[in-house]
Amino acid sequence: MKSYYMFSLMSLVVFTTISCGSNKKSSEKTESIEQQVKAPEFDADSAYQYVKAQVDFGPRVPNTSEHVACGNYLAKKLADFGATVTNQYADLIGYDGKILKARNIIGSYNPENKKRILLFAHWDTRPWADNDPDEKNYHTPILGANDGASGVGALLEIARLINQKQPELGVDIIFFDAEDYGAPEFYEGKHKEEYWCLGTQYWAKNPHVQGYNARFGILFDMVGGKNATFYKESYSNKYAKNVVQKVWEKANSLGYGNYFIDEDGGGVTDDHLFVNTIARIPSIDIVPTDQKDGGFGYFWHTVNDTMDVIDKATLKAVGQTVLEVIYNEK
Ligand code: AHN
Ligand code: ZN
Repeated sequence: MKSYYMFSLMSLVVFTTISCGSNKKSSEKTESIEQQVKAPEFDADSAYQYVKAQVDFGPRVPNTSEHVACGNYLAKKLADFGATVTNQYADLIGYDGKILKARNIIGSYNPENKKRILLFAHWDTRPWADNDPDEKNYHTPILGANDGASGVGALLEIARLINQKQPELGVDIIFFDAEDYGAPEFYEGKHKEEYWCLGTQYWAKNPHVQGYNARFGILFDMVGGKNATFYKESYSNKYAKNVVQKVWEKANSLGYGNYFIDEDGGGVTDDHLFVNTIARIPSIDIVPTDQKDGGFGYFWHTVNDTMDVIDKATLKAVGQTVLEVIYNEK
């Protein structure tokens, strides 16, 4: 029995060597498999609670007391989780000329390390349910369980875990404000795409650290929907193809291939676009561009974007995948 086992192991070694063409290559390959670091376990129950805590404030629309209260909660959570917190306050101008009292909330880990990874999501919510099937709801602010809270909730869970065990690189987690103030569908005046992602554009022009740079960035946008499918978003492919590759391959190897689909998903004007074009940090967007129910989900920019649409399994797939990626950066 023992000798048979030895023999088959030997033949396996020989076979591997031949199939790889050279001895050197095969040992390199083995090495890279062995060197994969096991990341901490993403706790989807914990992430779910962080999503719910935000939704419990009500809509987080700039210039409201709910927005202020939730911003304070988020900054406190990052501080509790050991991050160095920077608040970036700015008056930003909306498509309608309104001044938005905005706050970008930044949590930094290992700030002295020059090698960094940037993780981000928007924390504000849309003032209008302008995609609602019922016109009467067009002017109702949305709860944004998926559109807003899900990405931030997943990132708070990642912050909790980083505080327990630091990855090799420094990490910055940014909650951007005023992402979802792009002109509503019912607006008939002139407007531009640049009215989306106002907080991100501000930060990209005024980074919290002079000369800030990161190896890459990952945007979490609407990462909690049931049966979400994350296609490879076009701007991500254009500016950070290797990062897309890395993340989708990792997801596949972890068994999350049903969420991360190896197909083009079209372009989305989203926070990562301005991190790419203004801050020049290669960044990708994990965003569900083709759910069976169309686009970003049937509940997108409707009054139905509530905790009912959040599925812990989706939060887990995204959170675990990104953790495995960042803990394996050297
Ligand atoms: C556009 O619809 C142009 N961009 C979507 C960005 C977004 C809104 N993400 C969440 N809400
Ligand atoms: Zn939105």
